[in-house]
Amino acid sequence: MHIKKIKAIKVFDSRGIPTLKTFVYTDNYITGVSIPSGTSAGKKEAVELRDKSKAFFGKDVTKAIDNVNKIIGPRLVGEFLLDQTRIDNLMIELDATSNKSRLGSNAILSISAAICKAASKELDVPLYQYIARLNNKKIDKKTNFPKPELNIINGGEHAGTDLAFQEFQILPNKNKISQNISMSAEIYLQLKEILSKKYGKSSINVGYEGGFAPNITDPKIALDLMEQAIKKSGYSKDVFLGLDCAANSFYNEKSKKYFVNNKNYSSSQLMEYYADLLKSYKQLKSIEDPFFEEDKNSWKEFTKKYSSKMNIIGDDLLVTNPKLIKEGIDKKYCNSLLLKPNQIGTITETIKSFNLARDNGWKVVVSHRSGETEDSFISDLAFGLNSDYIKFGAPARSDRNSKYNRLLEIEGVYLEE
Ligand code: 2PG
Ligand code: MG
Repeated sequence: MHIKKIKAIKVFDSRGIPTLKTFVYTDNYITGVSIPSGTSAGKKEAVELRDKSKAFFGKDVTKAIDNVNKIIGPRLVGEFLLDQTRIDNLMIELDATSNKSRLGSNAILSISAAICKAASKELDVPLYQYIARLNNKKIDKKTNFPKPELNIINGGEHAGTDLAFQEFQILPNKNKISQNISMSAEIYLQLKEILSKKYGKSSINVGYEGGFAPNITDPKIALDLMEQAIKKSGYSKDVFLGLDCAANSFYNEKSKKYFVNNKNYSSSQLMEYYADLLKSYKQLKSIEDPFFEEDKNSWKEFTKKYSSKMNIIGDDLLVTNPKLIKEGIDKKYCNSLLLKPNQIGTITETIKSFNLARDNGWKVVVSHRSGETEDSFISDLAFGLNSDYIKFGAPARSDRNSKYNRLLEIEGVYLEE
């Protein structure tokens, strides 16, 4: 039950950009986990170490790999595998910065997650059960699955179009994960039909997260198309709508204006725009990053108005950081947390952020990044923590479906009634 060796290698994410896969060697197994990476990152995220050399437009990870293989790994050899908190704290101390900028959040998280998975293997328990155990909980057949938010139209920095909002999501609301994913895949295919008939075949090209990227600029058209697809599939009663506006990406810090559908909006004008959307689309029950991460007065006002009606999710605003989450709770900036392990950099801190939000009555959405690999660690994390929601992209492309398929396997095989 002790760490014998740690080794990182370079692998590639769904965008063709290098990332790390780190392996932990123990008595009986060699266990690896690969790490995702964001495109529209929040300013205060833990620092992902990139080489900034010519290779891969500055995004190579040879330094982060060296940090695993030459600095952190050797320091952790001999540590007790089940001491997740101690090991994570050792890495935080070794890094000795407030944002993991010396060794890299990518280097640190890849080890933290691989140790967690290696421990579950040595104990011969499913990964989700081991994660529940780290959080002093237990999963049984009665544990609810998180509800998925599936991003079926991609915009913002995730698509080659001028649609300002990043994600247009469907939120199926049945209890079984298998039912929710099946309904969503039917809606996805229905949307594909509608798009290609209306706009031609180039409209069914997809963005980073597997959602379609039609050449439209008006968010209302995107929502209309989704409503049509839901209706045609016969699921109007069971499916809500959600948005990740990712407002950082259409906010101009110089002019202090938001740019949506070829128009500039002040904060208060954008507030009115949202009011109108909520009136027109009664199914809209979730909104993420409606304002720029520093436009905190707008966040507060929005939450005051709509908190009882919908989930208002902080992503770039909170970056999974316990200090910022605490501030968000105290000042009522929002009512839900987007939880992304690589924004903070260790499994221990991820669990701490989860509990902070949960204990204060917030909903938690466990989320992938736009640059993903086939790794499904995040699915076990979401189920093991018993999160309210998950956000893993469209029900298409294996970098996304590896996550949904893992949950289907947990429901259908490991927890079979
Ligand atoms: C987001 C994420 C994931 P990215 O904004 O919520 O969907 O995107 O990984 O590019 O930050
Ligand atoms: Mg987001």
